[in-house]
Amino acid sequence: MTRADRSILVLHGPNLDLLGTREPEKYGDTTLPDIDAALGALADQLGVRVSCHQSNHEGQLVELIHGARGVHAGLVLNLAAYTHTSVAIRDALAAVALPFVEVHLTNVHAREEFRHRSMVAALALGIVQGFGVDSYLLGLRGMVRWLES
Ligand code: CA2
Repeated sequence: MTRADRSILVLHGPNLDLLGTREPEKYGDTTLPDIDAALGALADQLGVRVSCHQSNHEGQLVELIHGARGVHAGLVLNLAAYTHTSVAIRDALAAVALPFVEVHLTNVHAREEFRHRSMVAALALGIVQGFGVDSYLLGLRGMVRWLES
């Protein structure tokens, strides 16, 4: 088993760096560093490593996905608004062909219609949404369970 076999890349998309500082009624009061710390603690319990990154730039997210090949076994992704718009990110995920879980803090189907479409959902192993920070933790558990099965 290589190091990559137990390494998961977590990507947070645009504006998620504002978590806990704006619109707490919608997105909660947990900050992004808090989420990354919770993911790190769960990863320790599950015997995996997580590498967490946030970017407001579509191209940078594409580069991070390209770089995951051979380095990480899978991905947990909250692509935020790019979920609904980015053919470039969808193509990057198809190109690297790594398993990933799509996560959202909110239930996007209970929100505006433009959030109902995900460009990446059809490529995902699974989707977790609507559970706030727990969406990430459940997504990581699902990813690890799938890798071990
Ligand atoms: O529910 C989610 O996790 C979303 O991915 C969040 C995105 C939204 O565009 C998706 O439709 C659903 C928005 C992230 C914006 O995050 C903010 C955090 C604090 C304050 C303002 C925005």
